[in-house]
Amino acid sequence: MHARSTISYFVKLLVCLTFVTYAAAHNTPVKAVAVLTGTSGVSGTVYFQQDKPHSKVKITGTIQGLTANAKRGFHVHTFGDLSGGCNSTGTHFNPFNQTHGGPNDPVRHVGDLGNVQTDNNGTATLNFEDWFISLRGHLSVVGRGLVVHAGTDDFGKGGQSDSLTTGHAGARLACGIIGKHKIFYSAHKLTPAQILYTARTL
Ligand SMILES: [Cu+2]
Ligand SMILES: [Zn+2]
Repeated sequence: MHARSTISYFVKLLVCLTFVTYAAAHNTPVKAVAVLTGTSGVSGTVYFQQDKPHSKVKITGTIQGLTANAKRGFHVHTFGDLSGGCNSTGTHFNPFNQTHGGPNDPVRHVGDLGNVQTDNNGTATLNFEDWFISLRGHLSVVGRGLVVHAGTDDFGKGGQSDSLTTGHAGARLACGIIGKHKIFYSAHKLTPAQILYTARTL
């Protein structure tokens, strides 16, 4: 084998391995799921999916047992701790020390997902996206609490004493822990070096 074709071969191999490693780390959707339960007959299952780092998170699922034809506050709370019921999930997840807002407001808690809308039967069918929450990195919402409330979130604009902290959304009807659901790893068998890189990049 000539020197030039040997170099060419190794360059191609390096490009290929780099691409495979990059693709494994960056094109791997991360999924999470929260099962909501409470003491008031409200229950639900909510799925989260983030296709790539820095991409939006898709939120789907259903919550049933709520008031019919209503908007009900829906947030990620700080802790995935249900030891004392929904109250031990703490306040809205707020790593940047902002005031409460609506999901489309530039100033909001990271956990401010707004309201869910119920139908005639008191069931909310969720299908929306959010850019603030992430399922990756040290600000991931995986392991935190998910709460649905008895009242409507006023997005901080209601003028109530707790509008700028909780959106005056009322009692916590049901909650769950956002848990890891599934990671779709590449079918490609990774080398130990690629595994080290990927495990630190997802
Ligand atoms: Cu809440
Ligand atoms: Zn909030």
